[in-house]
Amino acid sequence: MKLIKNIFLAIVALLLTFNFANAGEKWDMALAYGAGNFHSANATEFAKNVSEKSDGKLTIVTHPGGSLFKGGEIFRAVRTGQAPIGERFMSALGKEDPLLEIDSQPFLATSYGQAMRLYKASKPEIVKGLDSKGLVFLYAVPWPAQGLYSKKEINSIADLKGLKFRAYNSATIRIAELTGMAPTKIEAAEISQAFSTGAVESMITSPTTGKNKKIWENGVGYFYDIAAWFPKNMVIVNKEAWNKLDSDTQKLVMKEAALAERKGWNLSKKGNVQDKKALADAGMKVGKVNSSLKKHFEEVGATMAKEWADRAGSRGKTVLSAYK
Ligand code: PCA
Repeated sequence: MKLIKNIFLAIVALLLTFNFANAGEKWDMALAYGAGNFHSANATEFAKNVSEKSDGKLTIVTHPGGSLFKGGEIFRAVRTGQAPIGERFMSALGKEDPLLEIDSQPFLATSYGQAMRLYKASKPEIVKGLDSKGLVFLYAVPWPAQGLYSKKEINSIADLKGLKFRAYNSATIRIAELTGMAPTKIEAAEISQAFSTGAVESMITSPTTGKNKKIWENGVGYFYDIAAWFPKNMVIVNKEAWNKLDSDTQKLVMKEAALAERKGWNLSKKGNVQDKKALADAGMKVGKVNSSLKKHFEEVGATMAKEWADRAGSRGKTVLSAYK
């Protein structure tokens, strides 16, 4: 009799645990960049903090390195609810909303201070745009300043002509077109392969991405610090998944997101200095473009600013006047 009673109690206890475990939500978080990247590390800390503080109501499990969805798939995956949460490079989404590529317009914001002001000026419109697509915006963090990598030395406009260029969004494709380079869009995960096979020989990206990829091992010896823009990654949530959370948990997520954003901006600033040093320590030539090239890039930037303003229309105008 006692045995039966004990078995009965054990089953009840098991059922209770099972129920409790099922009471919370579990979110798989799609991250495009490798676990060692500062964006991924920051997101992982955010996920851990939310999971620990939510009393079992929400567990977030991160999947870095495109292991759940690749960079190019993450926006659609979150939008359709295949992934409840994910991080995506904003300016690759210009076709979804031109406001998302404002942070990749050359020379619009060339310091962290300006990048923050541009972020604040553009955030309300961006959040609204995402909301209309069934997405909740959590936070955004910039990559360090974008610079020009090349296998060979670049001293003149003529040196750019015909260079096989790795692009990561429409803005970098346009820069390549306007400077005579030959662009191919390639996600960060495929950078090393693209350089080692000779598919590309130049790109514009952060010192961080060059360092993470050990780009010097693929014959890339030059980094020109043009610091023309600070593009951001953003973390977004599917609205249906969001609505399943109670309001305390939603508040917790927003609070942790604000913290992650602050930490992420600081990590980015550190990387902007340290990672450039890492490129130089690895033997790369790290410097600036000469004045005629700088002028050329600035002219390209001016052309692109006009083109973007046309695409972004009145919403773009509102944001730009809030920024300036
Ligand atoms: N690294 C990412 C985006 C911007 C950056 O610095 C990349 O190269 O794809």
